[in-house]
Amino acid sequence: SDVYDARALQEKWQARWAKDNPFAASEDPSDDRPRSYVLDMFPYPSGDLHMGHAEAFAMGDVVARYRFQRGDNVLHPIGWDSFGLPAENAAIKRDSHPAEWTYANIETQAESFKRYGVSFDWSRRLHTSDPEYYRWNQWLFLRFFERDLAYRKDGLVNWCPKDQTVLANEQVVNGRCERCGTDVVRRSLNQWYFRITSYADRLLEDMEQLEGKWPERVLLMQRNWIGRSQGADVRFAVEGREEPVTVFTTRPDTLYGATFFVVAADAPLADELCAPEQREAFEAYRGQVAKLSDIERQSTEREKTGVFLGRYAINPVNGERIPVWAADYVLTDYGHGAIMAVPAHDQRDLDFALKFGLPVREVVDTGEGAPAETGVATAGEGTLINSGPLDGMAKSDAIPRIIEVLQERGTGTAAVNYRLRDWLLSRQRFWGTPIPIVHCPDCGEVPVPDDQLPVTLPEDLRGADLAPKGVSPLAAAEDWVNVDCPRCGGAAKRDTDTMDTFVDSSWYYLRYCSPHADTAPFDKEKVRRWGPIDQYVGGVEHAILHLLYSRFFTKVLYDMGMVEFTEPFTRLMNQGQVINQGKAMSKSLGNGVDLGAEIDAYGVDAVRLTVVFAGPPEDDIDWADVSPAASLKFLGRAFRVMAQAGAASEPGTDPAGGDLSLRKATHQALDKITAAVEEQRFNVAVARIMELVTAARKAIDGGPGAADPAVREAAEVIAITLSLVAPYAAEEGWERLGHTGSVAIGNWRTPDPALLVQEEVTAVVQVNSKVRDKLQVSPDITAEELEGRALASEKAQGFIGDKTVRKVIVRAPKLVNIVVG
Ligand code: ANZ
Ligand code: ZN
Repeated sequence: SDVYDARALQEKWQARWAKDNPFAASEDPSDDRPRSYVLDMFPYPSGDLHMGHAEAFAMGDVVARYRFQRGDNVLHPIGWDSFGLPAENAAIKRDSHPAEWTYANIETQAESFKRYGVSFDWSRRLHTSDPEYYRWNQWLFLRFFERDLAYRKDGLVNWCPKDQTVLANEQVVNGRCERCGTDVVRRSLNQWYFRITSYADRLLEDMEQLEGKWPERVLLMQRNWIGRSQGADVRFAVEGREEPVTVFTTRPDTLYGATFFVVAADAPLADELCAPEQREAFEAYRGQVAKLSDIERQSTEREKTGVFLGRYAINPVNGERIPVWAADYVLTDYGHGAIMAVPAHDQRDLDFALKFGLPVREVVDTGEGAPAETGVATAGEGTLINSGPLDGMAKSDAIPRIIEVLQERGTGTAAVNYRLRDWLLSRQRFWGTPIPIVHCPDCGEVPVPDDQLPVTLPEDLRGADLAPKGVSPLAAAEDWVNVDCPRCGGAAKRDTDTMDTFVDSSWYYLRYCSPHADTAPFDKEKVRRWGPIDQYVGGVEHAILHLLYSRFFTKVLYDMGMVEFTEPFTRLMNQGQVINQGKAMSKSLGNGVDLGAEIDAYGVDAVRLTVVFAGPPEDDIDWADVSPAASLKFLGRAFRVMAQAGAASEPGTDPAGGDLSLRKATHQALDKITAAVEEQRFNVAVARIMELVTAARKAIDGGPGAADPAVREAAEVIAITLSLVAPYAAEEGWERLGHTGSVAIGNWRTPDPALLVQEEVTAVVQVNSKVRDKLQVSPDITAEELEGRALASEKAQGFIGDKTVRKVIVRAPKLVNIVVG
């Protein structure tokens, strides 16, 4: 039959792929095919696959399958990011162990991936919650610890009251827990950190390698998150205090305009500097501030608040006494937690000065209105005034000059500040990697020796044992906690915190190169051969956390001599989201679309084709605007062409004598499909395949008929190109065309240049609507190109003369009208 039966094909070809394993990457060193590493961000096993996975993995599979078709040795692995809170919460609710829920969901997703026909190398499958995997998290942690890149400190941390655990800064979104949306509070705790700030400069500089290869907005988000500011540290003496207080400023040129000094109200320094007569007022104020989130504190809308501390600081350049205030708009953990306030040129300081009647002194003349009167601080270029020896200098010259002066006098230096904080690593939860440290009353923090790794999670905790209590549930497992100190043999205790699961995902892409390595996290030689990843595919929600942490890990591993590249992901593609009726799918809106149900109704091929055809990969897909039914219909047509051509001619038929116009259509389609796939315009590639199916249909019905060699040629190109998006229809079509083996590997074709030559068309060039020249152009010429050629025409130029071109009307490829006057 010529009828496309999606379900029957899925069963048949899944079984065939499982048996033949066509997508396994070859480790044979004598295999000299080009190597390609294509990776989709690995899934979290939260349930079955959903529409978001359907989109991401369809896009990634186009890239991988294209490379397979081009004859590359492709590494396209899959695994699961299987530690994390949802499993633990499910275990508490069901009185079970997180592993039960986790591994059951992994099996469900694995089956769904197989049905979805993704070209994975299943032999490399990994789960981060397996001891064979997380053992290497511990090993890496210890290497970081040895290099002083993992350390413990007391500090104010973000605390989620619902999940009862700390959060990294990156996991706090608009003051709320990224996971559950609860308002985050600040707590002082002793926690583990990774010293990512030591790599801030390199994380910024190496972005050069990614320019043009990663989406611009992701690079921008990373740059802003790292937040490099250049300026100066300036030391102010404070009356009654021995040590000067340092401030960070990006505008040292405005030093003569500093009219007061502000310390973060919650910083220990504010408490220390507070004069006895101001104590009561200060403590009341500090109590108010403690209730505010960082977001509220930094809001420019909110009226400024603060309290005078009864003290004075001395401006190091002019000896002026300026009052010291405590306020909440200055943050404790940025710069030095204290600022010199220059109200004329900083809006926050101006708002504060106007509220509390503090002086405003302009020191840069920008030609705008006086800030004290307009209420608007001036920040632009200008000439220095009221600044002693700096008067008359341009702002840009004054900055290096004043830094020189400060440096000579020992009261300041050039300085760089980052918004980036160290990565808070420890979590007070169960379902994660135990931190491999033993706390000994005599020896302090003692690493668990490498040969005792992994430190596995205790197996007897379940259900209510895991309920959040503010300390890690591991603390309750006494047999597990109490150990002998590896150094002195005395009684000691294991660290009970687990690692942030972003540790797991910071290096998994290296593990895939040698997933069963058991003497190291990965085989260096294999990583040298496969790495870095050629194409990474995933959602923009990972623009900061996961990508920044992975980049950091790669750089540390580079410094350790374990990898030979400094950036892990050469190219990055962010696919869009699948939404429905213009909104994100959600239970409350009731607009969810179930992937399984869509597949049951239309088949895998049609769902994948719909996703890929909907638009450029990075755009969102509104499921209300697409038609899987139309995709299914198209697949039926494509299948019939392949089946009919297959029944009418033999494979290997020489196409040379075939119908010329269909041959040209086939080669031109192939050419355009190739270009579209290379440019990641997968939807355009699908559109060209559709046109080719229509051309082949016409040739069968109203042209030379199904037996014409050009029809076979077209049908084979349809099968080959369709294999990137609709693998089942393509495999079956290829078989109907008489071929054995999978269509998916090494079958891509190069178009015959002789068949790409297109007839030219005549374009008319008019000047003021009169025909002045005729050009021979390609039918695909762009409007810009045609306009350029028309304006360059000598004949047209003769009529334009020295008149002004007012307007150029372009109707490519036929007409250009140059309007002059
Ligand atoms: C004086 C000054 C004058 C400033 C001027 C700006 C403009 P970025 O670019 O974000 O690094 N600042 C320093 N530490 C702060 C803290 N802990 N909390 C709040 N603000 C702080 O901003 C650096 C500027 O932010 C610094 O430069 C300082 O104000 C302020 F016309 O110093 B400036
Ligand atoms: Zn000890």
